[in-house]
Amino acid sequence: MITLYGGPTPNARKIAIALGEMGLEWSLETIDILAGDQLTPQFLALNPNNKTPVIVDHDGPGGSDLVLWETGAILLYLAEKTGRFVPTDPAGRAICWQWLMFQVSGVGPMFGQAAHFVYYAKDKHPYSIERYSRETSRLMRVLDQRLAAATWVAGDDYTIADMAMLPYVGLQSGKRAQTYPHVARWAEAMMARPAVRAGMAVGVARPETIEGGMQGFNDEHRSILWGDKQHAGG
Ligand SMILES: N[C@@H](CCC(=O)N[C@@H](CS)C(=O)NCC(=O)O)C(=O)O
Repeated sequence: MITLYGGPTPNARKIAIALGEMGLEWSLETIDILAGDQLTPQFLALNPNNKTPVIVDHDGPGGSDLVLWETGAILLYLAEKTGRFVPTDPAGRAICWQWLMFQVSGVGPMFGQAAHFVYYAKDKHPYSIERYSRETSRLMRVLDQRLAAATWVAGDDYTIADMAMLPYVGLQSGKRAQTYPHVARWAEAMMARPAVRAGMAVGVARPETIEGGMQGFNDEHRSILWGDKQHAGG
């Protein structure tokens, strides 16, 4: 049994997709990051970095609880635990890790910054908006070129690299299918999988988020995510 701590965010969705695809038994413990649940002592005891998702595998190595955060580490752990969704040959494996790292170190942070400056920041700072929007487009082009040459992100096989990518690029590919046709083809194939649809539907998006239409997003939320409440420790 695995407990997933998170909510309706791209990072938690990656893990919900993987848990479903791997047929693991799991349950969701909702962490509402707009309400500051990630800043409580209880959550910080699980992840001192105050980010979701976190998993607790109650049947971890040696039969004891394993607490794990960072989606790249979680996906690799689950793939090793089940022996699924990572190629077994050394070259295929390395290429899978490469695309997984491209997602967690490039796509995730850059898309996150673009969303911050375009939607959430109070002051609309043109340089930052342009910087992260252009970087987002560049990363989409890299992925589109990759998917012009390969069926799945890591090659011939569907892997954890695909699961990591979809929650971030799915929305972009839907809106910009003509610009990124290969990403659109791949996203459609992903969404045809029941475990992907279930993982993408995890939690209920709050109205204050981009997905919910940004209704009522305010300075209290900004303080929790980027301001005084987030940085109360100094
Ligand atoms: N590198 C981390 C990123 C996790 C992350 O940014 N999580 C966001 C939600 S998508 C979060 O929990 N933010 C809360 C906060 O920063 O206070 C991972 O891959 O797990």
